[in-house]
Amino acid sequence: MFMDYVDLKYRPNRDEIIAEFRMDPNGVTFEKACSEIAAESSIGTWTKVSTMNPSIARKLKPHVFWINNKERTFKIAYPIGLFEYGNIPQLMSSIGGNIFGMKMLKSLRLEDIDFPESYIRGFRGPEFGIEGIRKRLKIWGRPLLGTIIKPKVGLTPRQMAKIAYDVASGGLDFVKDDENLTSMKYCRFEDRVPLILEALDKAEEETGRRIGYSPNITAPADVMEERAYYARKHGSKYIMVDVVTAGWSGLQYIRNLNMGMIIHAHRAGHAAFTKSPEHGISMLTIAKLCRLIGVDQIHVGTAHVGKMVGSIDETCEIEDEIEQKFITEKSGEHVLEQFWYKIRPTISVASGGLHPGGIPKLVERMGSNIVMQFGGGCHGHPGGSRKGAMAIRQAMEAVRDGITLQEKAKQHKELKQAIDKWGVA
Ligand code: CAP
Ligand code: MG
Repeated sequence: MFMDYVDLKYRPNRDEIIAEFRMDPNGVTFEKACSEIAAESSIGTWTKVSTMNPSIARKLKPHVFWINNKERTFKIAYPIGLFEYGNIPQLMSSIGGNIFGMKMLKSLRLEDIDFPESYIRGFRGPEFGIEGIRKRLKIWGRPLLGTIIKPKVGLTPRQMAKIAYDVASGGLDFVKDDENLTSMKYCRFEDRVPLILEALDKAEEETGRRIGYSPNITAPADVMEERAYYARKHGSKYIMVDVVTAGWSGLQYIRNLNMGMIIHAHRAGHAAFTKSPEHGISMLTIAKLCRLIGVDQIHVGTAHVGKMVGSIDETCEIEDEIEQKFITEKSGEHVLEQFWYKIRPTISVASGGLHPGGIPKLVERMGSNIVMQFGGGCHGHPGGSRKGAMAIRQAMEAVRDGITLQEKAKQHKELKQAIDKWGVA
């Protein structure tokens, strides 16, 4: 006789973690599969064990308290005692672990996690958050505009520094490395970082603007630490981490160094978990975990404007949730509340296939409190990287002034060339 974890009358208490899943069972009823998932992700196993005692069950048994048969979704309330504070790997070994491999499931997707305030307190959250980033760059009321230097890899540090200077003097707010550039023999981290920072200092002096650089420190954790200190020593205010490939532990390690540097989270590899609507882990979940740990900015998609996956609804929901202080969600009669007061908001980064012609649509869908990044859409400009940066700023000005890009392009050659090449989204 298996322990039944389904209790639709159960009302979660304020101290439980609520996980929402989508699921397709394989040869068992939906309810039975829900119950087995609750068991495997907490205190149970496939059979009754003599070592289980009533006190464990009383304290730690989770409850499947909500099922939507039509959508094939359900929610589990997990007692907080199942989890170690401040340990995301442990959380994911529980509710994002064995359950994905169970034979009785055709598919399973972790859609969302709601955290009680007591759990949230175990984390630092972003060191800067949206306000802190804007203060550092001294930019308010418009999206922050950045570039990823292209080609992704292959350039020398000197070549990269020249491009960084060009885009900075062309009007962009920050420059970053690409996700697969770390420290290769033609472009050592130690050589690249000082040269790019120097080039940006020069651009700052000339333009009077602040310009950031996010070097990609992704590597084994000990090497990431060395690189973060090295970048800080040379004056960098940012670091970039590929959060999925570096892993939860790597990211927590870096954040907990509390270095006084803005952490840019690239999500390379996320789609191995997020792309299937039936199986895996949603981007919303990944983004919320990243906020909890404390990234200041994270790639969330482009609301269907650019080249990567991510619908308008999905992108905007993630943006909303990682910015908010307080989230209320209704499950039937039950109201779930998440308090993020102690955790600063994370800014959403839209990137991937963007060019000046996409800016109005992006602002229409995601608003102005975002970071926009342009790789190909800057360096692919017919006049080169500097003109590409100018075209991006011109498109942004058109949005600010409420005129069309075509109108603006009549007076601005760089924007005209960009929309002649890529069009307007
Ligand atoms: C953008 C980018 C980013 C993607 C990743 C790239 O370059 O640097 O890695 O944005 O996608 O290499 O593709 P382009 P996401 O502007 O040239 O496309 O932001 O969805 O994680
Ligand atoms: Mg990239």
